[in-house]
Amino acid sequence: MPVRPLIASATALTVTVGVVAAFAVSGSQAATTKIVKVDDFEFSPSSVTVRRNTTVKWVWVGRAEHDVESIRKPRGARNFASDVMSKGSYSRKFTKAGTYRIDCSIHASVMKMTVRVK
Ligand SMILES: [Cu+2]
Repeated sequence: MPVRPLIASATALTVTVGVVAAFAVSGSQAATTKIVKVDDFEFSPSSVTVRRNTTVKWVWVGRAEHDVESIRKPRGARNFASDVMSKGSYSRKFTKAGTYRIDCSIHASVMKMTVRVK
């Protein structure tokens, strides 16, 4: 009875599944957070495309006060807004696909950006 080859292939399968699972986890972690700088007076980058369930983290790097607010969103998504601040960060997880328009309410004429969620 070829018992030994069966065990060997089962072991190989287990190792393969383990490697694939580890790769999938590290791959999703790498794509989990996208950083956007909040500068004087622009968001950088001003357009990002992310997968669903990605967190976008805005990091204040300028000296002036700014905020981050959604001004347009896909149907069914919630509006959001950070506090007005001059340092720190604000994070938002995007669970609904679609296009979000975002601005700084203080400098709305120049500080705008787009988040596209696939
Ligand atoms: Cu601003």
